[in-house]
Amino acid sequence: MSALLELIEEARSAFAGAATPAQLEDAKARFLGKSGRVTELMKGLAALPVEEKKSRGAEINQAKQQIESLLSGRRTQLAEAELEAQLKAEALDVTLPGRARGPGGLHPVTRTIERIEAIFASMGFDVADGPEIESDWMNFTALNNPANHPARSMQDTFYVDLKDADGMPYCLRTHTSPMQVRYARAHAAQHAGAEDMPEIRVIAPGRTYRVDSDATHSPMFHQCEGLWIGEAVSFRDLKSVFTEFCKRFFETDQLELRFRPSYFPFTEPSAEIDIAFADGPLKGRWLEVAGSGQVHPTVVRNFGLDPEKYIGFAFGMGPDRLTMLRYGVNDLRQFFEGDLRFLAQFN
Ligand code: 2NL
Repeated sequence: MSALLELIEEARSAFAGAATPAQLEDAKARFLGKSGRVTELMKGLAALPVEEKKSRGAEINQAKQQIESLLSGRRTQLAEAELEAQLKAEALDVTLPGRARGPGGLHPVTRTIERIEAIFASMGFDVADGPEIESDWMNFTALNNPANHPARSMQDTFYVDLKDADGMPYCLRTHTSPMQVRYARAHAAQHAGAEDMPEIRVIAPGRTYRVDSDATHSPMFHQCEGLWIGEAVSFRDLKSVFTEFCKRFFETDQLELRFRPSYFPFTEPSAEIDIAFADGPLKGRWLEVAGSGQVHPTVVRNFGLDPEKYIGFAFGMGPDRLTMLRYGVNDLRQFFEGDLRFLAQFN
């Protein structure tokens, strides 16, 4: 084999042996570089006689072209291999399950409040919503709470560093009654001086706050109060409305209601409402579900209405407790811990 053919074969195997573009460039330098093998041969031409120069030069040139084409062939191969490897390394497995969030759902207590709203709305009650930070007057005084009542103490109520025009500190509302006071006062003002005022029929659901924390008490809890005021709204109406509510809320007619005499400063007479199921896991046990009563004349006056003309009832219940009863939950704190394993069961 001629020396040039051998050189071409050497270049072929050197290029084939280069595993990376950098190694290939090294190999290129050894053959085609400034002091590479081919270049050295070219330099050798100078020493040849003129007649040999031409033919020898043409042979070397041919060999050089072949080596260059081997080089570019190997370059293409390496570039393709590199692209292949990169694509493989960066490949996405589009069949892997994603990490998207699951569908959301309503909190069980929210579901209860929505049920309560729907049932009372069907009986003509409006739904009122308002501030959670209340004045002393709205939260206590308007509701006939005596000035020294323990509910007003620092031990029982959260206060904020803000005082009203009377110098009394604002508090986190301890019940949703102040919202009903707001609603009733706005209603009375709107119809002031009119011959007859439409009845007030409203419920006020929402967050309430008391200094209390154990398995059955949370410092933040929910309440839903109801109010029905007119010219002849009686305790009998309270009984029928609340009985209807309980049957629809618990989805059974198989329950009994008991109005047990009690005391609240804002109602007179007052009663606790107990229910007993005729069936199911709680069968036969009296369960306290609400407080209620005929609205105290002083409270009616604080609504801006004449207690000689307007009378009615109010009640207050705890959606947290109703949710526990309906779903059989035994620790109130689970509602407020945000554990999805618990919450996901309700959706
Ligand atoms: C309770 C107490 C009750 C009321 C709430 C009320 C509201 C107004 C006027 C008069 Cl605006 N009363 N609310 C009345 C009686 C009982 O419930 O904490 N129950 C769980």
